[in-house]
Amino acid sequence: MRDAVTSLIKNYDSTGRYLDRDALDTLKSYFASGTERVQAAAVINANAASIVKQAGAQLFEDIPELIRPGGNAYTTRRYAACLRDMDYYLRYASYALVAGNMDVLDERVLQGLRETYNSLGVPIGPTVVGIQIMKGIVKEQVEAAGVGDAAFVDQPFDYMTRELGEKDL
Ligand SMILES: CCC1=C(C)/C(=C/C2=NC(=C\c3[nH]c(/C=C4\NC(=O)[C@H](C)[C@H]4CC)c(C)c3CCC(=O)O)/C(CCC(=O)O)=C2C)NC1=O
Repeated sequence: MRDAVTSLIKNYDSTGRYLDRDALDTLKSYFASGTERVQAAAVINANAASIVKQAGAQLFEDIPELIRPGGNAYTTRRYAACLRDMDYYLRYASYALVAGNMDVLDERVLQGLRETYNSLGVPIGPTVVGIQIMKGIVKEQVEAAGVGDAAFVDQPFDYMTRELGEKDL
C-alpha cells in the first residue's frame, strides 16, 4: 500500500535519481493540501453512518427496482450487504484521500471485485450511482466544514467509478 510520498520515492529510487524540481513540486502540493485531506477524513469519520444511510435512500429512490422482488438488493440480507458495500467504499475513500494516492483502492477494494459482483449478479451501474451519490454528499459536507475547494474529494470516488465501470457498462 502506497501514499503520495512513498510512491514518489519508489519511482525515483528505481532509477537512482535525486528528488528533482518536479518531485519537489509534487511533494509541496501534497503537503500543502495535507490539512484539507485530514479535514475531509474527519468529516467522513464523524458522519459515515448518516452518509451511507442518506446515499442508500437516494439510490433506492432513484432506482427502486433494486429493492423490489427480483432486484439485487431485495431481501433484508442483500439490502444490508449493499449498504455495507457502500460503507466500504466510503471508508476506503477516506484512506485514499489522506494518502493522496489511489493504491489502497486497487489493493483492498477493487481487486477481484468485478468478478465477485458479476458472479453474484450485483449490478455495477447502480453501484457506481451509489458511489457518485456519496461523493456529492461528502463534498457538500467537506465544503460546509470550511474547506474552500473540495474538488480533491472527487478523486477516490471517481477512481472507483472508473475502475469498476470500465469493462461492464
Ligand atoms: C473492502 C472490500 C470489499 C468489498 C468492496 C466487498 C464487496 C462484496 N459485496 C458482496 C455482496 C453484495 N453486494 C451487494 C451490493 C449491491 N446490490 C445492489 O443491488 C446495489 C447496486 C449494491 C449496493 C450499492 C449485494 C446485494 C451483495 C449480496 C449479493 C448476494 O449475496 O446475493 C460480496 C460477496 C460476499 C458477501 O456477501 O459479503 C463482496 C465480497 N467485500 C469486501 O471485502
